[in-house]
Amino acid sequence: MPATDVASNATEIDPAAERDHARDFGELADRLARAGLDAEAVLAAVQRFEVALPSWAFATGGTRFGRFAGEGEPRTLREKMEDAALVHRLTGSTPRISLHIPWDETRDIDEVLNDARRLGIGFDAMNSNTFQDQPGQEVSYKLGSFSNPDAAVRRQAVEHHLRVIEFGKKVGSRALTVWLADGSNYPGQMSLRKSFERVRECLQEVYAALPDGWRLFTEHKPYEPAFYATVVQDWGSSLLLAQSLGERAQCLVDLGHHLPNANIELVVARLLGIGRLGGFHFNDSKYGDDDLTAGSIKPYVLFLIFHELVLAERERLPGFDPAYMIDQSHNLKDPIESLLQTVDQLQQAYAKACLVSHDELASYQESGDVLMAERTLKRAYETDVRPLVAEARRRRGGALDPIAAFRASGYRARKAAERPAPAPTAARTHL
Ligand code: RM4
Ligand code: MN
Ligand code: MN
Repeated sequence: MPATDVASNATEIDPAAERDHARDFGELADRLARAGLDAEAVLAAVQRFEVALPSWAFATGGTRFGRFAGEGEPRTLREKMEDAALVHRLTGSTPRISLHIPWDETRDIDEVLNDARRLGIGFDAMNSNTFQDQPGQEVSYKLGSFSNPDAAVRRQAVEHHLRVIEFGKKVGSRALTVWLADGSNYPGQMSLRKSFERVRECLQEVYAALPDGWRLFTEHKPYEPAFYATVVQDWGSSLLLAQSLGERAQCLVDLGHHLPNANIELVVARLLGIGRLGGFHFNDSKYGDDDLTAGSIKPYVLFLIFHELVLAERERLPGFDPAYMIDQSHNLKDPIESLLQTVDQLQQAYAKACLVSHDELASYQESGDVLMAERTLKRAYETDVRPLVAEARRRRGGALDPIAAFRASGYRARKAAERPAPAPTAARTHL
């Protein structure tokens, strides 16, 4: 399939929509100018914003109660990359895909690299998987991988990570994200202290194998699949690991990996303060690791997180270089549409955070004017930045309204014909 086939009509210009947009953007720019804000500066920042797409989010996800596959889902890495290229074409902000091994394992790396060149996409952080047993595997991860009391299992898990790094080197990745399902379901099942020590030792070996210029991200998660005590359950555990590994180990914050009501922006601020914020897995949740579309449940929290990031950027905090990635499971929505919606939500949250008047905020904080400090944040948050985000997309060659453009392109119907669904199997569900 030639690159131009990636929904060639997906970003066609609609003159009426263009005119309305120009008027909306002009009005917003005026309003911002009256408030002493420079729309062009915010636009430039939003245009620089990029987020990686998760290869595992292009097919419909499921729960342990079932999975309802959609039409035209990608069946191979090449097909996932085609979908990723389309999302990039429509948003202009998603030039990289994050791979999951072995889900994306392939014999022919040259083919992957050719596809990437043809489609114009690159590769972000590599993700390992020691939370499932693979066919032909020698020992089982049933009772953990890095934390397993059996040295043979730990060895196998370390070897897997070394292979993931090798794969990543070939595709030009620069980071490894380690999320471990390790933990226990019942008190007494495993030593709480020793299991953590074993994880640390295994990670040390993986860290020692990191190529130059790579980072290692540890991703915490409070529960599931371990329902009593997950080994890397919170940001504190993740930070302990990062600190004991070395400079290039940082913490990854998946927005769904917190107990209800956790103050995620505070977690972000703490990690920023200590130079260990590696990056994000964006999504949203109401209860747990729900993997919903970013900004769908708690958009204000998303804004407050971006506020911390914008502050860190302004203050040039040492080591500030967060990797932005999406991690979602699309159980009901068309995965491509949900990803388009996600990118838009992230850009909006970022744009709003760029509108915060930092000097005013700092002076209200200084003088203890609680209400005005809060109002300064709220004023930015309540600004309708949709025309600005659309303009940023337009300037990067994307669509004013990516979802409308996607629907008008007929891409999904074409893929449904090209990619007949495989016979139903006991489908993997997203964790
Ligand atoms: C986990 C975690 C990881 C992701 C897997 C599929 O809950 O979020 O980042 O790779 O799910
Ligand atoms: Mn994640
Ligand atoms: Mn998760």
